[in-house]
Amino acid sequence: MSEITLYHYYRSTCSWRVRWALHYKGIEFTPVAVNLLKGEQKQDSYAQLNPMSYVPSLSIDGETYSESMAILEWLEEIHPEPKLLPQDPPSRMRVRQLYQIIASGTQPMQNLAAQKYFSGDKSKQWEYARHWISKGFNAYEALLQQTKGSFSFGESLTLADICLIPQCYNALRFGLEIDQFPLIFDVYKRCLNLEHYQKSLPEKYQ
Ligand SMILES: N[C@@H](CCC(=O)N[C@@H](CS)C(=O)NCC(=O)O)C(=O)O
Repeated sequence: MSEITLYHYYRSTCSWRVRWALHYKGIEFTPVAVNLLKGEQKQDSYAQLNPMSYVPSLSIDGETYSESMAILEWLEEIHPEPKLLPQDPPSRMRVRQLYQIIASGTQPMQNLAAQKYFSGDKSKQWEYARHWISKGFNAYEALLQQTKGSFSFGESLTLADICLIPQCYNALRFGLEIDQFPLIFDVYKRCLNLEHYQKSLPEKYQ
């Protein structure tokens, strides 16, 4: 069994994706906190692990990797059960389309560094975050009309949900009501009671 260390911040949605997938797949890991509010992600010792100075990073037997979606795809390859991607290529592509709306099209626009670069005023930062999350959620909600079952894609949890639900947490934190996206809200409510989701919650790692 590999030694796995997750460098993360409790409230980081990208870190949360990886925490949730690790719990879902029953993989043991050692969490190491990187405090974003204290700027620990920018310290040299951490920047050597993650050249973007972001969390998460994952060390596997001493080799460190970053980019949460690369980590999640690796996890799916190495630990395919329980699955987080469907089996047939068109379905896998649809799940990847959904997760990229969050991982590439939404989260980077409302990241701490982007908010701070946009404005020093917290209320403006949050307005900016709400704008980009609304844009991403409108697109995700439209796709859910074709793909949703109990979860974002059909009846099983996938990487799409693993990205969506932490983003819902940020939406609420920045004052965006998510019940205006009824299909997203339905998936969100369903995930709240899942045991592996509960184990990955920010407050469990604070
Ligand atoms: N594409 C990266 C994004 C990572 C990222 O933006 N992490 C945020 C937390 S969710 C971060 O470390 N922010 C620190 C900062 O903005 O200085 C990934 O998916 O891992």
